[in-house]
Amino acid sequence: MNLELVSFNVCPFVQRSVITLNYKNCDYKITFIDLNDPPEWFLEISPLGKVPVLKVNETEVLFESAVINEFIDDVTPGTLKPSDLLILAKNRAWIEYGSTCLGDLYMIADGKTEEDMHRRMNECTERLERVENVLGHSTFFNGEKLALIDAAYAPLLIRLEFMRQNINLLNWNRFPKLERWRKDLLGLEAVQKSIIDGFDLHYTNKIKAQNGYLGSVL
Ligand SMILES: N[C@@H](CCC(=O)N[C@@H](CS)C(=O)NCC(=O)O)C(=O)O
Repeated sequence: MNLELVSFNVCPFVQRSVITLNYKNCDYKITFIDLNDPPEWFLEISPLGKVPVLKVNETEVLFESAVINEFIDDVTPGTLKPSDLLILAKNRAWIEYGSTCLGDLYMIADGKTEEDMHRRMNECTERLERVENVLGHSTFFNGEKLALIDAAYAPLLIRLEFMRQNINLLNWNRFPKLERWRKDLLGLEAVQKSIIDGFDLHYTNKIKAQNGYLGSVL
């Protein structure tokens, strides 16, 4: 099967798919586009003009990271989906929740004043508290076995660590389980390899381009 992932360099949703592709040892091509100036061919195949898009065998197109990841998982050996259907459904719900948290990060960077930024960060940390509260004491979300939900949260946890390192916007002491989860995920080659070269610089530039308070102090 021929797989091509259409990507934007710092998109966390793309990174979810990259982790899944890496973990499942897929052979794939990655094509980067500039979302500020998207090429015509991309706008034709991406119904919402969003990345990631997965081109399958050059002619078929999938969009939405959660769907792309399930497809990758379904067509490759082994599974990253829990066999218990209730747990699977709950995982899907928490993956969607994680997408809302990624939206929070965008909004934090968009805040025009320091006060806006902190208010939005507080909203985000309230949301993170709920994730902290559903995590157990195992290595991954469901236990000792990696699942799609772990791939879905790794990009969020990586960006939260960026916020902590660069502007001390997050105190991991409030989130010991999330912090441990982040470290365990970063220990995986599939996650390490999903981090693009010069990520901090590219992410900084993306935040600065939003012209918010955060960009002005990075
Ligand atoms: N629900 C989508 C979200 C993807 C998304 O928001 N991607 C952003 C980049 S990180 C995008 O393409 N934005 C372009 C736009 O909204 O025009 C998914 O999970 O794939």
